[in-house]
Amino acid sequence: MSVIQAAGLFQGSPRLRPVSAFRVMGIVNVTPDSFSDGGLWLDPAAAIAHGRDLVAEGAAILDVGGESTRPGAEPVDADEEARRVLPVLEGLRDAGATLSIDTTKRLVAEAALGAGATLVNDVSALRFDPELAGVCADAGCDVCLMHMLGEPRTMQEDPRYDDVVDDVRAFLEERLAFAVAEGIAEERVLLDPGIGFGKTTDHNLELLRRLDELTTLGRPVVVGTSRKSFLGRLTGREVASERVAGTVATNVIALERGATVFRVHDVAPNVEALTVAAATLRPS
Ligand code: HH2
Repeated sequence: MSVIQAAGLFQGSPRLRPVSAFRVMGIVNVTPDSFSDGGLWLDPAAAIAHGRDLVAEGAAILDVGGESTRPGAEPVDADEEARRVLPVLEGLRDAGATLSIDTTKRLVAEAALGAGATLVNDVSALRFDPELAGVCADAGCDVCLMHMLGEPRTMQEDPRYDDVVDDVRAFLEERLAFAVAEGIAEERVLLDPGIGFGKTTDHNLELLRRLDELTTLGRPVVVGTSRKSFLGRLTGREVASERVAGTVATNVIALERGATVFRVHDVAPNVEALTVAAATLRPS
């Protein structure tokens, strides 16, 4: 079953929220500078072992990325990004999970699709490299379109919205229409509000609180709160790897509001919490 099929199983009546199916997407950052685990998995063998551990913990998807998107991160050229992620994808082909490539670049996505990826996770929603859309259309792969205000370098400089949920919803609707116009099948698209990407703490919390307004776009909703700094601002946890409880809290709320894919660093506690939450919420 593809990610989309699983995530879409319980769509339909807005009264029956899709709480019965969820997928956890484990993060494999092959970067020196990711905000919470930069440098830990730069060695391909370490990244592959980490990915396999995440699958053993219950990850249904592995999201492999070779460029950090944190504010102020150094941009990476396509050759270097591909050099980082390709051996890791090859090494995880038989790991038993859907492989996702976290990139905004056509060249990286093309190579990753050849190395076993079947999902392209683009934090720019096909804005930074419009040719990426054609690559995804030709490959027939799944595509995750994420909202970001502007670009990573400047996105956290005083972000403003008329109404953050309405604005993010309109953006995702427009990017979904763009993807479909470029030949990507609508059934292949997942949507993500981009928690932390050009948002204050209040923006993030409002998006989570009103997440059900995004599920009305008819596509599976992905949520990525894992270890993000707004959790630290709320709890006083300055060390990102200590924000697991905050991450779990947001994911349980997001499940109840209709999200079906959860992008996390700490797979085991999130799978456990979501399993109990889904069993509790599931309509009998
Ligand atoms: N967040 C990050 C990266 N990619 N993709 C989606 N779809 N949604 C997200 O919320 C999201 C994402 C940032 O987290 P991380 O990969 O841990 O950090 P970095 O970008 O510094 O590598």
